[in-house]
Amino acid sequence: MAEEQKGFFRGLMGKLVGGDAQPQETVIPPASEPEVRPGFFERLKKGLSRTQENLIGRIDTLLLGKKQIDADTLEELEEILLTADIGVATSVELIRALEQRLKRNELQDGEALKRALREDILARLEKYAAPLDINTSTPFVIVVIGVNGVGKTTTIGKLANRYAMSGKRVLLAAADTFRAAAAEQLEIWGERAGVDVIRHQEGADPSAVVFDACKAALARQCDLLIIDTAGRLHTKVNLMEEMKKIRRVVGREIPGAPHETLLVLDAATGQNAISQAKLFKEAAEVSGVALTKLDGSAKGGIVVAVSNEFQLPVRYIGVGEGVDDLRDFDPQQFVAALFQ
Ligand SMILES: Nc1nc2c(ncn2[C@@H]2O[C@H](COP(=O)(O)OP(=O)(O)OP(=O)(O)O)[C@@H](O)[C@H]2O)c(=O)[nH]1
Ligand SMILES: [Mg+2]
Repeated sequence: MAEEQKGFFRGLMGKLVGGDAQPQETVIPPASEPEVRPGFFERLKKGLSRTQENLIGRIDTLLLGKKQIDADTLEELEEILLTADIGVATSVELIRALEQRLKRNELQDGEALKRALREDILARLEKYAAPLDINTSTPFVIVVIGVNGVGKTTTIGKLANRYAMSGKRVLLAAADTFRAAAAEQLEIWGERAGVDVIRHQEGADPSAVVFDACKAALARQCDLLIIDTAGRLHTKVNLMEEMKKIRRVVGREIPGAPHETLLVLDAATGQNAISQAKLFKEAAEVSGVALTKLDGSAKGGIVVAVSNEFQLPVRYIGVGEGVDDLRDFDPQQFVAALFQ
């Protein structure tokens, strides 16, 4: 996407997440044209290019001209991992593993070190990775949560489109009743995907929206119900209580639901995303994560940190604003794109 367009959407986001009182204009990015766009792996690589530079680029510089790998090299590597948002706990863990390899004389040169690091990162990502299977229940209910502006509604729009295209009967619920333009934004995505949206007036009780949406999903024999929630309320405590209430209502109307509580995190926010994961995991029984805005972020290491520190599966990654810029998270592909 052109730089000026990005600026435009960022400005737009500012408007959408800004003051709540004024009526807000709702615009979403135009539909992308898959046939003229490069393949997903190419886009993933492009999207991860800043992280690649920040992490692998700096490792390459560190290793340049190094005759042998020693404890000092690993110490410097630890610095790099830390600043690439892999997180303290995971960085320490990775370095410990490399120290063991060093003791066993497995790190002969820089290439061996990079190979080992790649293996160790992949092993950690694979340990928790699990694509979301929505065929395990009907309707399958996803509650999407996360702070304002991280990309919840966009992610829902992309998911709705994807599952509707694959023949699923999808319903959306606009349970973000706090912000003026929230339901309209979801409706635009719904229209684009050919999917209905259950909504109430602004300021309505989110649980009432959820109640209606559950009833409708059952009556219409939907395969998938996705619930959009507010990213911001008057206080953080309110927000967490609201999430719990929504989950309770869903569970009462559809036994076993929600089947997924999907936490959306903005990869560009680095350590903030970690704090949010901690907060939401404690309060809302998060079962999976979608990491958005990996494109253009140098902080893609956050994927490793979130998965490893919170033992949470990263279900989806977002690498752009377009409708087809969301994919299942594939650790092999991710690591390949990063280390290439
Ligand atoms: N570059 C990029 N932008 C994204 C991605 N996902 C979402 N966005 C943009 O992020 C901005 C905010 O997205 P929303 O979906 O409105 O975020 P939200 O979490 O619903 O925000 P609230 O409703 O205010 O809580 C929009 O401009 C999106 O286009 C992504 O993967 N890459
Ligand atoms: Mg939203």
